[in-house]
Amino acid sequence: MGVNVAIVGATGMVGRTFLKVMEDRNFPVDKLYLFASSKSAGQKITFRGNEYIVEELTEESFKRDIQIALFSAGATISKQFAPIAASHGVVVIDNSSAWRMDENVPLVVPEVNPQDISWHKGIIANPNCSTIQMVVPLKPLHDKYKIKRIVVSTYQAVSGAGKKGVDDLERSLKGEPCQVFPHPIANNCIPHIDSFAPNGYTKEELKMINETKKIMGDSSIKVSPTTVRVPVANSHSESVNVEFARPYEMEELIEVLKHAPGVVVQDDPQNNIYPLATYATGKDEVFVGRIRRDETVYSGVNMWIVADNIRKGAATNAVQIAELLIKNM
Ligand code: 2RA
Repeated sequence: MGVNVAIVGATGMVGRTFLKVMEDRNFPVDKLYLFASSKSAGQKITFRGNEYIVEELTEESFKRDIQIALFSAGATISKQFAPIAASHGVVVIDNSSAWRMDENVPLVVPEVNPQDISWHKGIIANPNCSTIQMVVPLKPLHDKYKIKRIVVSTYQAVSGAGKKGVDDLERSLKGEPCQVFPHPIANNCIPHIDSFAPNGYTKEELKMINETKKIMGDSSIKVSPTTVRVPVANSHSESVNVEFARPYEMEELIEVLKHAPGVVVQDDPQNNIYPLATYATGKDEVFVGRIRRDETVYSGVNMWIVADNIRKGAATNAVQIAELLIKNM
């Protein structure tokens, strides 16, 4: 038995990847409805060999037999339409930033806090991509050694800015001006993702601080981020330094990571083995390597974390949440 699913933002990069991930994971879909803006309405999209026509999203769209709606159409659309969908009994899994810090909305990474799904009131938020891939390997380390502080620098792919970001990299490599990035992305690392807040941090950095605390269920964890856009097509990389309250043995820490759900350890530097964006692309796991003791603090570790930001950082995480919902139906 399947469920009736709607995709909002079906023609976008994440919207299309929702469908690809559902195909890959044999997600049980009964009826499928595809919604987008009036500009994209009428487009045809194939799912499991059948062709579907994209419809314009309106306030009437959810008056159908829809059980789960996966939204990836930006915060403004989510703010307007997610409550309408929820009022019709649809459970919305929303990939935008609109509801993430709302205290009535669970913010879920299935490997980290699946229990939070139980208190949803019709909307479940999917975290930001850079946060998701960091908390998947850090949660089991937090459980064992208690994280005091995280210092993270991100190396974020242009696909994080959607198709427009990917197009900008291609344009920039040809010497043409960028349309979404504030500087040429070719040959540059741009330390600016989303807009700047008054305290000098970008909103992308604030997401990493606030979302980490909410997902991990521990507001005492300090997070000090710098988020950077790099000329990589897909998959975000992160340099992560973690300080623990309790001591650890390296062998045991690596064993914890090897057994962590959704984590693949790739750590054999003598043979040039460590996580790479090109390898992570198209996969659902989070890859961790360059694991080494931080010798400047009482108990600390450095690591390099890479994941496909469109799959695990967005579509896969949302589909995993939908899988949990189905299990509990
Ligand atoms: C980015 N984190 O990479 C954003 C996408 N959600 O721009």
